[in-house]
Amino acid sequence: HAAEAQRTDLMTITRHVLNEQGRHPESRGDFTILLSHIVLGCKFVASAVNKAGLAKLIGLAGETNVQGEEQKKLDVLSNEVFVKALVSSGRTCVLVSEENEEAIFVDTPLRGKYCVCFDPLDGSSNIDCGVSIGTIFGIYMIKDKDNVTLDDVLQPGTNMLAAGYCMYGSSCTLVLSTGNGVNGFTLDPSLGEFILTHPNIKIPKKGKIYSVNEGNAKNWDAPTAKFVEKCKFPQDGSSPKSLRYIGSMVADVHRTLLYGGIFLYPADKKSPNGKLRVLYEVFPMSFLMEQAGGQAFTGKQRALELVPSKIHDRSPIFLGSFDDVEEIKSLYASQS
Ligand code: AHM
Ligand code: MG
Repeated sequence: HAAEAQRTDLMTITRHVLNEQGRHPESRGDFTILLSHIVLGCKFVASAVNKAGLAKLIGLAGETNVQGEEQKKLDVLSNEVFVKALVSSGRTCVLVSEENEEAIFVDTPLRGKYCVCFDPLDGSSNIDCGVSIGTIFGIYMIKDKDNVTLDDVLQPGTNMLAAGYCMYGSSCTLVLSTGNGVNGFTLDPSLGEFILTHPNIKIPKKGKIYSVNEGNAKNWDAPTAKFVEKCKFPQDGSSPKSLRYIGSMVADVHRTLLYGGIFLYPADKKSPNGKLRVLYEVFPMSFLMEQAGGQAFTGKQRALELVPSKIHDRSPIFLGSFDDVEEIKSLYASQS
């Protein structure tokens, strides 16, 4: 049999989420509407990122364009698009963005029941050289729509309803979990739709890759240093692991999810809480890892059980293949 020349039954992300909701009739499509606004933001950023290399032609950030308006930087622009898309969905009440110091509370007429924590364009050091960057998001539901406070987002990651990321790379891929496994969708630019290309992603139980910024090694604690040493000089007869580090969390985590292995952003003497932010980096990625059969650990506890006390809190993070994270867990356990 020849392979189908042309697919005619397309599983778009909207169709997929509607199917999943068949299991939860009480959600009445609100989540689908919220997601379609997130997807709009991702498509906008994908298109802007694709054009970014032409910035010299169409005007650099900080310069004025032909209309005399100032060009906005890509991360600022992306944030504005996401905030406006989320507010106008009529389904959100609190937004936490990496780009905004304060949480955004949505006013009554547009207020809905979802809280969204997001990093609109992560991997800032990779923007100007055209390397993969991404959007990360985590979604909670509030208890009481008439009484919304910051506590509605300062919750453990175990309370998250859904999480995902969109990677702007050689193709544009959106990876999503609504708590029922992990699925990957690729943007078909000719349709403008995300199509299911990676159903039910499971991370390999053990991997052959480690991913960390080794430039920080002189400030690492003993368990992290020991772990990386073992990746390079295994004592059990196994082959050394390969090192891959892009410096964009979305791209490094995406590779880890598909190929297996471990991604680390540990604590160090200069940054005792690591670098990555709990609400919109650590939690969504940890949620996806667990949903794919992997683990996420902070050096002290299961990452999703953290309770942030401020919206921009940071945490060390070790996430990826089950067995690889198990190893770092035992190194931390034997230290204390
Ligand atoms: P950003 O929010 O300024 O883009 O920083 C987050 C990024 C992550 O995408 C990535 O994992 C990490 O910073 C890389 O940090 P470093 O350059 O210290 O290795
Ligand atoms: Mg970031």
